[in-house]
Amino acid sequence: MSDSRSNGFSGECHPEIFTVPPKDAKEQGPLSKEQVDFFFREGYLVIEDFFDIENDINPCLKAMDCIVENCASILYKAGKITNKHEDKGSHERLTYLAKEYPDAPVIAYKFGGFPIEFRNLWSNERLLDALEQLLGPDIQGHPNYLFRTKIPNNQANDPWHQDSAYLDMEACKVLQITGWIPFIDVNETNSCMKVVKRKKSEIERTLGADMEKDVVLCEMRKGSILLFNNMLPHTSTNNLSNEIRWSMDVRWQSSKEKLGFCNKKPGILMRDSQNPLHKINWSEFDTIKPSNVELFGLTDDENDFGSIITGPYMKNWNMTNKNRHVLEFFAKESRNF
Ligand SMILES: O=C(O)CCC(=O)C(=O)O
Ligand SMILES: [Fe+2]
Repeated sequence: MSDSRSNGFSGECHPEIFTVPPKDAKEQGPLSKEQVDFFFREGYLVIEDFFDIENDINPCLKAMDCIVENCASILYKAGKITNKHEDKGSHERLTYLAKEYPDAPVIAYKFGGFPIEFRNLWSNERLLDALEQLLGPDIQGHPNYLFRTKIPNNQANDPWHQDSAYLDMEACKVLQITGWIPFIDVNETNSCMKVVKRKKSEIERTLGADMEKDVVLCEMRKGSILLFNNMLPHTSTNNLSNEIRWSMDVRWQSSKEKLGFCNKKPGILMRDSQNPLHKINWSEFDTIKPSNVELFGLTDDENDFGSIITGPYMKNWNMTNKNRHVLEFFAKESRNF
């Protein structure tokens, strides 16, 4: 490992958390032993055709349609657009809205909430059974959850990152698993995920990962899921297709461990070893500010069309680019002093 002490460098290393299944992990479940071994060896796992398209995925697509409809109404009412593009199909309507109002995807996200259809997928029983094989019997959903509407030819792309980079340092000592679920078939052209296999933490410079050999393109069919740990570097390809790349990413971890979320929002208990009949308390989840406010600094005020994203985790980043988000972050920081 390099001895450079960049921002966010903890100087600690806990490989066993990410490479060895917890002692209480269930042996039997939807995942084969090979899949469990693969996850702990490589840091990720693609499970093709895991979900039922009709019952699990299509309801989420309908929910997305409602979110886009709501976004169009809000923008129209505020005079930001002149055409709601009601005649356009689901896979293109948001792109048309964004032609007139480029931040339409952020607005869709900001005012979209996290509808029950997405929550049902996040807490899908078979999926939680699989997660018990990786995390043990006590599982909470992490408050960092989102749906994404990646419109064609949008250069805004998450660069290579680890999901722990959005959280406190304490999250580096906890296995958190991201589930990335596409709502359409994804490939290199329409923005599938890319991961660096094997538990690398700072890609080429620090750990000497070979970006020719170690990068895995995760092309997946609708109905599949990619699981990866919070230390695994990942990004996605640009969307060069004509359609929106819809996806959702959610996270889980042991309910006995810290979330690393600046104590801002609790997790949501999904499995409880003391109570096998545990029912998820979504009403409690609804009473707390949504994660877009806490994590991204976006307000959910109907009159606020701000789309600049900042968060406390940015303190840990070495900024290499100056854009409106970075500039706002520095402005906020200087106001705090
Ligand atoms: O969907 C993307 O393009 C990036 C997703 C991602 O970074 C994540 O799910 O953690
Ligand atoms: Fe990520």
